[in-house]
Amino acid sequence: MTMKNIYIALGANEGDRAANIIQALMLLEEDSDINVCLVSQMIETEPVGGPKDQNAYLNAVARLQSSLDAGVLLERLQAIEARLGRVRTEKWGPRPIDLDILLVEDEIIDTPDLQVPHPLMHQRFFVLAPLLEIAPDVRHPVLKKSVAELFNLLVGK
Ligand code: A4P
Ligand code: MG
Repeated sequence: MTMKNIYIALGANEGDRAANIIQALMLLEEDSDINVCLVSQMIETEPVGGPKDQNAYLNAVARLQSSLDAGVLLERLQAIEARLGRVRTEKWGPRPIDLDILLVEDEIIDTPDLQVPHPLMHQRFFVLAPLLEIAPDVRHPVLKKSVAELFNLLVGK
């Protein structure tokens, strides 16, 4: 079983946002099939999309190691979202925790339930800024650019 390096994004904009992110990381670490290797700082960001008058988000990213199939990993993430009280209502609506898979090594997955790399990651400051902190040299397997290059393109440097 090969261990894969996986990057996930964590976002929270309801309840005790920092506690929700920490709790999600603890639940990931409790899963014997998943190791949490490295976590970025949390940054506060304005909501992108979704209904008006949402709270600001706290966002972070983490590097995991796991040999799980990406589809199974998504199910584990969704179970943690549910445990932390996430009820899916409107798209991009407020949530105590949102866990998205950004990268799974250099796998490219395009199914109705799962797209990896996450199709919007390179357009989102709230993803690339924390990713720049922990993984500047990791390469996007479709765009063939490093995280640092994607960040510089996004912010116009
Ligand atoms: N799905 C497909 N690919 C993936 C993936 N790589 N990782 C599917 C996770 N899920 C993936 O997601 C809907 C479906 O996406 C899932 O059932 C899964 O099969 P969801 O989490 O139920 O709904 P959502 O989060 O409302 O929609 P979506 O499209 O995931 O939205 P995003 O892209 O997660 O955006 N603004 C700030 N500042 N910070 C944020 O964190 N987050 C969002 C949500 C919007 N605005 C934000 C933030
Ligand atoms: Mg999501």
